[in-house]
Amino acid sequence: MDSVPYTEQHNTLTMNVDTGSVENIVDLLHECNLQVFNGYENHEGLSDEQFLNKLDRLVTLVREILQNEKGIIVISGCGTSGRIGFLASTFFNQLCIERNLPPKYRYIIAGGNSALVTSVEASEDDPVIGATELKKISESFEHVLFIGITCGVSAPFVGGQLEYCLDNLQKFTPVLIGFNPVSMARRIHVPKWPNGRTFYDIALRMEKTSEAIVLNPIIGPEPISGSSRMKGGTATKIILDTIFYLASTNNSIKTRDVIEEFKTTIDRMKTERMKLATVVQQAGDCLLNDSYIRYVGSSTFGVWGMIDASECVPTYNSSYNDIRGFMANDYFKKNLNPEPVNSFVSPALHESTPDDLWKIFENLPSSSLIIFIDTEYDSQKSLIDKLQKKKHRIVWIKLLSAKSLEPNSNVQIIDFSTSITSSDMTVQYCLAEIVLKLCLNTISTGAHILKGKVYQNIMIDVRVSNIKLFYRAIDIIKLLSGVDYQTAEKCLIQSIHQTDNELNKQTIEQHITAVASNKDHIVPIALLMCLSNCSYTQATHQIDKCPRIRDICTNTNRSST
Ligand code: F1P
Repeated sequence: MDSVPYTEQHNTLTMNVDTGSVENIVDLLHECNLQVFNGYENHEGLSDEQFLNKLDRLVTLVREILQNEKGIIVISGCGTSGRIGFLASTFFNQLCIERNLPPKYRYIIAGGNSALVTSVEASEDDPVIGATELKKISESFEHVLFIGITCGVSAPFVGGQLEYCLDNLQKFTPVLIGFNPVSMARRIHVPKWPNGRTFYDIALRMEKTSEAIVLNPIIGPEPISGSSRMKGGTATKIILDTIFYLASTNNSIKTRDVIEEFKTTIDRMKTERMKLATVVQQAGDCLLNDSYIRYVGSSTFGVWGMIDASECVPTYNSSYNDIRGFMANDYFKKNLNPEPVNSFVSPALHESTPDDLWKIFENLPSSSLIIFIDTEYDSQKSLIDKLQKKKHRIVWIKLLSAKSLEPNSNVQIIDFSTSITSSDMTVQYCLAEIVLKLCLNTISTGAHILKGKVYQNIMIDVRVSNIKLFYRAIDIIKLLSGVDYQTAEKCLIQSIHQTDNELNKQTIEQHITAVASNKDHIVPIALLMCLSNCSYTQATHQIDKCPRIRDICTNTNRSST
């Protein structure tokens, strides 16, 4: 089957998201968030009866493992999927500990702990390392419920792990979470997978194995095509939270009711739409004027900030400095997987006290935007005062517990606290997290739209840092310039290697490795080469005249749209 996977298709709602007002951006992203529940076209989303039945089956399996001395639950994924797995595993382990139960959840993320806060995309192409890590983490256990997440039903790292489970069903129960039908699973061969196997082969095997579960509701295309951190990440979080919460409670609450709580809470976010739009505008101004955006938060709220920031690098080729998240407590220290002594530990994984933050923020470019996430106001007050003296903009996202601010503080407050209500504290916390995720996704996505990193609803400056993104880049170039596959690929490769010469002998892996040392606008340059029928060198000269990358598409006559 040749059709484009849902996760890579273009969402009809957001086709003009790049040309509307900032309020329009906020509203469209909000509507897309609700598609996760309401479905897309003829698909039913998370509220589908059959899907809810599958969730119930999984709740039973998780419950069994929680009661089994020799059992664990391993959650694994790449990029956003791995990060959301980390958050779910650490949060629900905490719940186990509070109830004097052994912590049963484990996480694996492609690229290791540093990938929790920085983009390490290439690791997702390795099925062998994926399987090796799963083997290692599950060695001393007899029963393993393995949950592999790959929104696009595509990541070989997860594929290798599922395959290992399928080969060892006496020990493993494999679960695949993704958002495409099995027929749309990725069929591209990666060199490290022996005998030409692809993710599709594994997904098919999963579907045919009665012990395995495939959880793949069709939530429809992303608001920004392919940006699976958005709806894919949201659906992943809701699925994991719902299953783990229900497995840990004796209440007779139904799966449908928990999903409904998420839906109504997300829907209520629209009460803050105008304030959110103001912050999106400020964030966009920051990116356009070379100022920076910073998130500060504690515990999982801090992690969400870091996750949102790190995803902008592969999605929009933003610089590491454009948006960064900081952790105000030692959450990582307490929750990270042990790694070999000499392995790289990202400095972002360290706690930042208000004094540390001041040292880092002291020299921020003027009019930067600092967003505090529901953290203790008293402890950050003097930092905020100093930042305000420097004329930076301060935003406070209020979710659950933050104390009210002093009335004269000049801090912009986005207050979701009245929308986040549940009779259960665990659910309430999960609701706060989803609201935060969507709020931050809206800010960073909106800011990049305003910066001109999106044309229609296409990420035109995607960073070609793994095989999936390499092929996505070719599709974008083909679509927007109307050239054939070979021309798009040729121009992309020349742009990656910064050359006017044709390179025929190198492999995709070599191209991706070269991307690591080329931070230029690889896709926009290749696109310009195709649109203007010019060389790499000529395109690089032309690109300097385009302050907003999307102007390439609108200024060039040959644009197919
Ligand atoms: C995994 C992922 C995304 C990231 C980028 C590259 O995707 O790392 O999280 O934003 O698109 O791929 P998936 O395996 O969950 O589809």
